[in-house]
Amino acid sequence: MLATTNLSDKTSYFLDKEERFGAHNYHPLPVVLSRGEGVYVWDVDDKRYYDFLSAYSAVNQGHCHPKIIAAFIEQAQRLTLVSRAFHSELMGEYTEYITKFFGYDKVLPMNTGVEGVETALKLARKWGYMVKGVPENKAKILVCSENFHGRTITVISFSTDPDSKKDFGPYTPGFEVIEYNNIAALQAALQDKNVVGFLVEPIQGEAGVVVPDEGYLSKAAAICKDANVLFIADEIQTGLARTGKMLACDHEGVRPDILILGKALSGGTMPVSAVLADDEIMLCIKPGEHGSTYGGNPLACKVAMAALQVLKDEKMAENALLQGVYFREQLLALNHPHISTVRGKGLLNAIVIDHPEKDAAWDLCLQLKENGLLAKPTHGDKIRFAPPLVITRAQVDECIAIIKQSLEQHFNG
Ligand code: IF1
Repeated sequence: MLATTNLSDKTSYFLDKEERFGAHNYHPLPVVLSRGEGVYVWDVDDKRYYDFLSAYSAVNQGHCHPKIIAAFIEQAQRLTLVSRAFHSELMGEYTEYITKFFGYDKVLPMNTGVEGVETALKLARKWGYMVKGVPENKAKILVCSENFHGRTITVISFSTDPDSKKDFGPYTPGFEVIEYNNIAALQAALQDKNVVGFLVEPIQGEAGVVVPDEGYLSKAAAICKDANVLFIADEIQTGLARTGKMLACDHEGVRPDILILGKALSGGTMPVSAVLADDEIMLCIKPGEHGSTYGGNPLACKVAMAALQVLKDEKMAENALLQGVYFREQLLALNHPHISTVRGKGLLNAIVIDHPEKDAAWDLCLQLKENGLLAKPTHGDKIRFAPPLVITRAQVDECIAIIKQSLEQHFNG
C-alpha cells in the first residue's frame, strides 16, 4: 500500500481530529474536502478534483446544484418540520408530484435509503398476509447474493458480505438468498407459496457494478407476477438517471410493484427516500402502523421536487447514456494490461484491476487523487467510476487522460 505521508498540514490536522474523536467505521481516502460545485470538489488546500463517486450516486445533479440549493434555502427559511401529527402544504404538492412523475398511486416518504428498504419489506409482508393470504409470520422475501441494501440489523441479516454481517447477530428471519442474475434459481424459489416479494438491485452497486444479463429484470418481473409475488426494485443507487434512464428498470420496460428511491432524490442536500406503490399494496399499512419523525418533512418535499425537476429539465439521463457509452469506449481503448474488465450502464461504471499486488486498486486511487480525480475501490479490486450526470464530453476526455496518466505512473512508472 502506498504511504500517504505526503499530506499537507491542513489535511493532517483534520484527519488527526477525526481519527481521535470519530468512530472508525470507515477507511476513507486521505483527502479532506471543503467545497463542491457540479462535477468538482475542492480540498482544504483548495486543490480541485473531479468527483468520480458522487457520494455513491447521491449527487447525480452535481454538487450544490443552484436550483436545488435555492429551493432548500427558500423552504429552510419558511418551515422545515411539523412531524406527521399535522399536515403541511408541501405534503399534498409533493405526493402528487412524485407519484405522477413515476406513475404510481401513492408514495410513502422516508429519510435514508435503508429506511426505504425496511418500509418496502414491511409493505410486502403486510400485503402477503392481508392480500395474498400467507399464514401469519410465514412470509418469505427473496434477496440476491452479493446484495447491498443498507446497514440495519434486518437488512444485514440477508447480506452475503461477512464484513456487513459478522458479529451483528442474531439475525432477522424470513429471507432466502438466491443467486443474482439466475432466472432458474428465482423460478425454483418462487415455488414456495409463502414468498411475498423479491428484492433486487437492477445493477448491483456495492458488489462492483454488476450488470445482469439483458432480459434478466423483465423475465424476473414476469415470473414474479405469475407467482403472485411482489417485484421490489431497490433503485436507491441505480435510479434517478444514473444508468442513462430515469430508472434502471426502464432499460427493460419493467414497472416494479414496489419502487424504492433515495440518495439523489435530494440532490445530495439531506436524506430523502421514498417508496412508491399502487393502492392494493400501499393501503395495507393503516394509520399509526409505520412512519418516522422526519419522513415527508416540508424541507425534504421541496428539495425532492427540485431535485427531480432538474433531472428532467437538464436531460441528465440522456447525458448519462451518451457520456457513459463514450467513457467505457475510451477506457477500453486504453487497452491496459491491468484492467481486466470495464462494465456499467450510463454513468454507473467500474473497472476491475488485475494485478498481483493486493492493494493495487487502492494505490491506483491514491495516484488518481494526486492527479485530481477522486474514486474509491469496492470489494478490493473494483474501482467505481460514477461522476455527477452533468459531466461534459470535454470533462470526460480530461478524466480519461487523468486515468491513463495514473495507470502509467502507478503500474509502469
Ligand atoms: C455505506 C455501499 C454503495 C445502496 C442501495 C440501499 C442503500 C444503499 C443499492 C442504503 C447505500 C451507500 C451506503 C454507504 C456507502 C454506499 C454504498 F458501499 F455501502 F454499498 F453505494 F454501494 N440500497 N449505499 O447503495 O441507503 O441507508 O445509506 O441511505 O453504508 O457505507 P442509505
